[in-house]
Amino acid sequence: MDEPTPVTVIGLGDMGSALAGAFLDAGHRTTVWNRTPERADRLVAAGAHGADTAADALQASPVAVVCLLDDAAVHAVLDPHAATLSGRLLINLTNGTPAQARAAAKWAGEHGADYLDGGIMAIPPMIATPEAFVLYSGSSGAFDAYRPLLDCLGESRYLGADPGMASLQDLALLSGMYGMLMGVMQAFALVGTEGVEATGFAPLLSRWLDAMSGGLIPIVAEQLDKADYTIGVTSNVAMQAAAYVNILQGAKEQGLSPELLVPLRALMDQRVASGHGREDITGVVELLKTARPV
Ligand code: FVH
Repeated sequence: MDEPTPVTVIGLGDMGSALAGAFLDAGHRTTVWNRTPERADRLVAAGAHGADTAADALQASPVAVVCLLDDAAVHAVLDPHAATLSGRLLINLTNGTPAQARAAAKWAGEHGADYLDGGIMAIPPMIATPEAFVLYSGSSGAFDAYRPLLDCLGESRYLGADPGMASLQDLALLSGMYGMLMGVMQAFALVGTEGVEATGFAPLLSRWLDAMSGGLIPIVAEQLDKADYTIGVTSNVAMQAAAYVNILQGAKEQGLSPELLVPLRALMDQRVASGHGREDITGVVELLKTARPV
C-alpha cells in the first residue's frame, strides 16, 4: 500500500460514512465528525477516531474531506473554524454549483488552505468499487500529491484548475440521470395503469434505454459540436413532435399526469415552427441556451 495519509471526514451521512469506511479499509488513519454524533459510532467501532468538535476533526489531519447535505451546511460547519484550515487541504465532495465551488475555493485560499472540489459519481455502496468515479477540479498540486488517498474511493478524474469544473460536469451528469429517471417513472406508471408489473416490464425498459443511450449519445455529441442537427438524422423532430402528442395524450387517457414530460413538447413544436422540422431533436439545445422563466 502507498504511504498512509491521515484524513478527516466531516459529515457522516450515507455518503460520508461510505467515504470514511473506504479510507479506513485502505489503512488510512481516519478521523470523523458529524453534527449528530451517534452517526460516528459504527465507524469508531471499526477503528476511526471520533472527534468531539469539527475544529478538533480539522486539526487532526492534513486533509479534510467534507461531504455534507449542501453548500449551506458546509458553511455552517466550516465558517466558524476557518482559521484551523491554514496549511491544510480541503476537499469538498458536497453537491453544489460551479459558482459555489469557486466561492469555496476562494474562501479556502483566503484562509491559507489548498482546495479541491469534487463530484461523486456513485451511490454509497459503489464507493471503493471499480464502478465508482469521482470528478475533481482545483489545485493540481493537491490532486497529484494525494492521488493515492483519493483513489481509495474509486477512479479519480481531474478536470483542471478551475474549481467549478467538477461541479459543472457533476450537474451535467446528474441532469442526464434525472431526465432518464423522469422517463422511467412515467413508463412504469403508464404500464401500471393496466396492471403490468414493474418487475416484468423492467427488462424491456432497460433494453430500450441501453440501446437508445449507447447509439444516440455519440451522434448527438457530434451534432452539437458541429452545431449541425442534420448529421445522421434518422428520426426527424417533426415526426417526433407528432408522436410526442400521443405520449402526453395517452398518459391522460390512462388517468395519469404527464407533467414530467410536458415541457419538451413546446420546445419541439418551436423547432418545427421555426423551420427545423427535418433536423434532429438535438436542435432543442439551441432553445435551452436562452434562460426563460420556469
Ligand atoms: N447518497 C448518494 O447517493 C449521493 C451520491 C452522489 C453524492 N451525493 C452528495 O453527497 C452529499 C452527502 O450526501 P449523503 O448521502 O451523505 O446525505 P445524507 O445521508 O442526507 O447526510 C447529510 C449529511 O449532512 C449533514 N448536515 C446537513 N445539514 C447540516 C447542517 N446544517 N450542519 C451540519 N451538518 C449538516 C448531516 O448531518 P446529521 O443530519 O447527521 O447531523 C449528514 O451528515 C450531498 O451533497 C449529496 O448530494 C450523495
